[in-house]
Amino acid sequence: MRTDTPQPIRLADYRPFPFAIETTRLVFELHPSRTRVKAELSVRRTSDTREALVLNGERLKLLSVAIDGQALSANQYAIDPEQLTIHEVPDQFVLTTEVEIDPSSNKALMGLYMSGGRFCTQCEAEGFRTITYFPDRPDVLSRYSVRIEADRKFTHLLSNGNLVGSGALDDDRFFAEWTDPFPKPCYLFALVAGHLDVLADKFITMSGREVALRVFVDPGQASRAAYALDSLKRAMKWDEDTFGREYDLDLFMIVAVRDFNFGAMENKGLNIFNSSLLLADPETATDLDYERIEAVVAHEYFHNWTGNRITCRDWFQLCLKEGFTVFRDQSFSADMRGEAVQRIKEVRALRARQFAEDAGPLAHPVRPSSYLKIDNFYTATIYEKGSEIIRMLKTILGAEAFRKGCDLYFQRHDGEATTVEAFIACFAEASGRDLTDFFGWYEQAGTPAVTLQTAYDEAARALTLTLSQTTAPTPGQPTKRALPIPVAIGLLSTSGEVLRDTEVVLLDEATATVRWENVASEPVVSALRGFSAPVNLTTDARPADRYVLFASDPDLFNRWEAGQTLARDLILGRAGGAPDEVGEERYAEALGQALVDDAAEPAFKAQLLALPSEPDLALMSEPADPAALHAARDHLRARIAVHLGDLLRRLHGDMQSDNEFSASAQAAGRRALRNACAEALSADPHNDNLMRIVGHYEAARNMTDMIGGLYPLVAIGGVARDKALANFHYAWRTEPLVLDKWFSVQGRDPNEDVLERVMALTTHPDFEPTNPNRLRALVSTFANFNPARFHDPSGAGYRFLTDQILAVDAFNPMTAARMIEPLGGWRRYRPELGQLMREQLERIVAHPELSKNVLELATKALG
Ligand code: B3K
Ligand code: ZN
Repeated sequence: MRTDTPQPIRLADYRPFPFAIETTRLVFELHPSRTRVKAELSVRRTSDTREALVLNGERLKLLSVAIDGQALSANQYAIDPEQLTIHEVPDQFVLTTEVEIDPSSNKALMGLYMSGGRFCTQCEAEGFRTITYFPDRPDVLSRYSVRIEADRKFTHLLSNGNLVGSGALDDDRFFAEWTDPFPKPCYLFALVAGHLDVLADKFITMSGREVALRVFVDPGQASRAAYALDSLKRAMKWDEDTFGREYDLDLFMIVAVRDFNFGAMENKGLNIFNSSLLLADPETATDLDYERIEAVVAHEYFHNWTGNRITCRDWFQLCLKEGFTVFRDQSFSADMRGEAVQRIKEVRALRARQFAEDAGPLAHPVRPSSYLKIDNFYTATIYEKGSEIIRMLKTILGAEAFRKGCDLYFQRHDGEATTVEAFIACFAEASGRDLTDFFGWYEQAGTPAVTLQTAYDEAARALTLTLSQTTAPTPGQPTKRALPIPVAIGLLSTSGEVLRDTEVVLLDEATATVRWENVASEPVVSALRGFSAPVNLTTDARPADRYVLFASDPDLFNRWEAGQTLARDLILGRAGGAPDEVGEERYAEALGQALVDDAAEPAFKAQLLALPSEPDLALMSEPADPAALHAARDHLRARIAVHLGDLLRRLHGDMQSDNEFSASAQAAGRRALRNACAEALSADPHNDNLMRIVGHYEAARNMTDMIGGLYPLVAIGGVARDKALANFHYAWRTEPLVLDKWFSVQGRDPNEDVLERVMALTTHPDFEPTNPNRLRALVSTFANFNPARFHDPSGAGYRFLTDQILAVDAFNPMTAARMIEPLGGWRRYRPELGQLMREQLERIVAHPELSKNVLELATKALG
């Protein structure tokens, strides 16, 4: 057990920093284990108090400290493991510090570290303090100039802004000088030094300026960066067209690194990416990889305005940049790939991750009010629910007023570190609306439960809709208030014709009643179209109504949703001991009808074929019994595979393409449908189907098809699985990103022996726990996406995850903390499972020398 009790940071305690750091000059003498960092800060007191200068700094070896060139004596300052305090300072001065750091032993991957022999940085949120002494907080903006000195074996020395000089040094070393004209917080600082190949291009901005674009990758990998570069150019253009945002520097760089704690980072002018989200070619990347690359490249680029030019006053405002930027990248993806399918994917992810978070002990508001480690708040709530809030704002205000509000925000707060209040105030002012109640979405945790009841008065031809909302208590928030919830509703006739187009009803009280006149016949209600609010909706719709929506709703999101709801009820019914065989047949029949609809796109049909996931189903049943849910879901899968066997085989054949690979959404949609058919057929693995899937795998000429064949073979198990896995490993043993997929497919293996196999894989020579991609591919995939096996009644799955968390915490606390989530929902499971999960959380908390990151989440998870 840790003996100290770390103190939480609170929003209510915010105070501006009492000094401005006008310029920051950094000189790096790079060396793997002994890098020297000299910092010259021009400091000016901005408050009228005489307080001391307190700078953050961790794991730094201080070599010297001077004010205006005068070295300080030991009694003029104090150092502890987290801070440097200089007791008395003038009102204006230059502070010079020199420190030594050891990038090669930095396996936490925060600050300056080494990946594949190159130097790189990650500073958000609080990594800069492990590079030099500095006020490591987002509201201290400074102009940076950086000199990097390094061994000549590196081809590139990169930092933010513009390259202003470079040259040889005496020995085998050289240098580069960079200046960034835009003041920025230190979390946006970046440095890369490595032997790199570059893919170059340019972009002409809306005002006619030329921007040089550079993507840096491992030697020999440049062709794999082409899709990322293409995505970047499309994102730049889209942001000009959609939000009027133009890029500001003359150079925009992206670097790919293999060891990275998360997806990517928006450092000013020098984005750093996890290579899994940058490198792609048809042979090694799946369509999902392409889709994510496009989205994340855009996301990081969009941060240049929403995050960099306008940043956060403090880390409680994280959603200010993340929620808005996710909304921007989701809107971009919808424009690139089609709105309905994009929305379905977003909502699937939102429910699986954010709704689960909101329903458990880790629930927190989109703008939290206290934390121990801000790293723990890069959550689905802040990102995804943060984006949903912006989407609702747009729905409520309308597109025009929303754009006006954005323009006002960009104009008013450019160059500032600001707050969510200031952001919302722009929309209130631009639209003339009072958004006081709307702000509740930022402050209140939990997913509202909305119910809709309808009554049709045939004589008056009027429909009464009664909507109500409640939100269950969440930790620290025992009572909840009503929030403004936009509910988009349309009406269909029982034969599927449109009776009334979509209208947005704003439910802003606990209960509201709306009466619609001139409704020609008793309608089928299509509510929460496009998932207009992040809520759980219950309606009084009958199954017959859902079949009408499943067949005919012009709102494709709700068409899909109707199918999901039908499937969900059948699975939950069977898992709860009330199977509905007739309903299952009817559902399979309706699904078959939907799959032969020529008007529907293959990508949409692939979504129809995917049943609700097991984690989703677990959220909908209390207490959750993962084994029963898995069996019931499998039963329905088998039912579909048998009932629709001919159709699925026909579609599987029709979707095959001999054309040259195209990464377009249309081509990807066809592959998605073909893979979904293979997956569906694997639920009825008679010889014909097995041979078809083996053929699918063996004939695959791209990674999408290959994984689309590999996973069903793994699920079928036995010789088919072993042969395919051995073949795949041999073929891809030198490609790290593909080997990640090999591990991940095995983490998802639904067969009973999977835990033994996963444990054995942790001793495989290719398993590298210090690499977050590899670790997550195996361990987190198993814990998050294989619930029936993770929740083994023996508790062995929980023990395995805990062993891994504790081992990883010793060198990478941020990544270890992110692995706790699957244990967090312990209260929602059968009591005997919940108890075993709890025991492992207690084991974590009792562990000596736990990081703050893991301590905070494990303690909260225990509740
Ligand atoms: N802003 C970074 C995330 C940093 C995470 C730090 N723990 C990437 C992004 O959201 O774009
Ligand atoms: Zn972001």
